[in-house]
Amino acid sequence: MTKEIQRFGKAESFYDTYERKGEGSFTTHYCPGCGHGTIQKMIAEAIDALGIQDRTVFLSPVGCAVFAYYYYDTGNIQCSHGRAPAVATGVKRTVKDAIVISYQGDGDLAGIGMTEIMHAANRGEPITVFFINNAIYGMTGGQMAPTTPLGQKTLTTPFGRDEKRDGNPLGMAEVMNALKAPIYIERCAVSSPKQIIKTKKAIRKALQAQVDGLGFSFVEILSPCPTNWRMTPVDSRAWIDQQMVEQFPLGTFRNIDKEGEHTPTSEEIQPLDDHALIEFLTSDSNIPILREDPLQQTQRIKISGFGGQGVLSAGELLATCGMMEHLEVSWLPSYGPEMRGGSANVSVTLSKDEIGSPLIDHPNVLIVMNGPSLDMFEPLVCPGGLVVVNSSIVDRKVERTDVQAIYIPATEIARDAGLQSAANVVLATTYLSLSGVIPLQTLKACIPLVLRKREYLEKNLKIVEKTLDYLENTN
Ligand SMILES: Cc1ncc(C[n+]2csc(CCOP(=O)(O)OP(=O)(O)O)c2C)c(N)n1
Ligand code: SF4
Repeated sequence: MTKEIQRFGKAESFYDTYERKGEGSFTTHYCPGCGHGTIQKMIAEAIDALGIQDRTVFLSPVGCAVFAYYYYDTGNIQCSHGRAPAVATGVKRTVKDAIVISYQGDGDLAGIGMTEIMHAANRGEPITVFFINNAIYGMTGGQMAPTTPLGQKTLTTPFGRDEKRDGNPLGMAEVMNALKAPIYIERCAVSSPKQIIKTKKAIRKALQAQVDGLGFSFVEILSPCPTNWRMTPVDSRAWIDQQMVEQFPLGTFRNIDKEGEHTPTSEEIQPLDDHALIEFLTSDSNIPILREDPLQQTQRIKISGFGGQGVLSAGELLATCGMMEHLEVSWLPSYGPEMRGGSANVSVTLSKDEIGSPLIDHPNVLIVMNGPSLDMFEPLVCPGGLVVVNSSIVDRKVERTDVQAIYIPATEIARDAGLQSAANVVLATTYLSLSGVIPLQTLKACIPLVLRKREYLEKNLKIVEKTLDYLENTN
């Protein structure tokens, strides 16, 4: 739902007063005639009009716009020079409903932050980037920027930018247009009322694209810096139309309104019946299995042992099972410099909800394959958590009384089934069997996907059965 905005007066997405060092609380810090103020006002009005103030996270750059967080009554993050697209990626992937705005100058985006913008655009992160091209490093006193036109005098090019020495001005809209993923790319200017109206539409369109979940959008705005151009505000606007536009032609470079592909919703995916499951097990197909209500509580699992014990692949097995069950999953390995003998652990999260961070400080499931792992992680398990211990190797009991401990001679069971190195499969089976978060059919289906050695497939499947027999007979 969109909201009508008042023609005069401050946008609701702006604070009523700008409390910066207690002075000038009704004015911004921008120089008279600076384009930043005009552009930021239009962004605030677009936020109001789209009714997204509560969802918006505004990323301020380093540069003259650094203080934008004093103006926007939205979520705000001030990013290191050039890094806003990386921050935007993190915010957007964590809070999918957020409307993330990366607002960057030319030094910030096309200079130091070139890597971040390229990769975020290439990945098609569904964020909105406003690129304020004033052809100069404004905040630091007017050095040449990547976008400075040839011949332009700056602090660092006192005789004008020279093609041979300084290279050519970088057309960022053109660079973005060379990538496949972006869905909206426009270059506009705030040089005249006519251009300002076009810019206003482009800003609105780029934000609408994010609201509609279409993909990465990029609006380059040619903007005056009268102070460092050493011009009056009026002359600087004329200079954009007469000089800059020649170098940076205005227009729409790309405008993809609709998503090209149809992604099936979870309602459209049919669960597999037993017959289909058998087919799945014996074919190369990777049709996902959808179950109702697969687990009640997010599983924060830490698996730890020596390098070479299969710690990471046990984690991969659980994560793959989670994916098959259409859960949100994360898998984060951590290991010492040695491949074998050193310690290794992996954090796996299985959840019905989106996962904010793959780090797990306090697991509610701990699977330990050796003694040092129990010493290290036992104190960190959440009260009420589950600790699965490889009792073939760990020679002590769990000391905590507020957790559930299960002891299973994993190495022995694996060895008796002819594959001693598969203690990790015993432990994964034990955990899944006791917790019930993933059906054991899914575990069996995932074994060939993760533990890819064909000659061990039968042994691994036998180990699952042996583990289940053991659990049934000892409990
Ligand atoms: C990592 C890092 N490098 C350099 C700087 C110094 N610095 C501050 S602002 C700026 C240039 C900003 O220019 P631009 O991005 O074009 O924005 P404008 O000020 O023109 O709006 C630089 C180089 C910094 N703060 N941090
Ligand atoms: S130095 Fe230039 S970019 Fe910075 S506030 Fe002043 S006019 Fe704007």
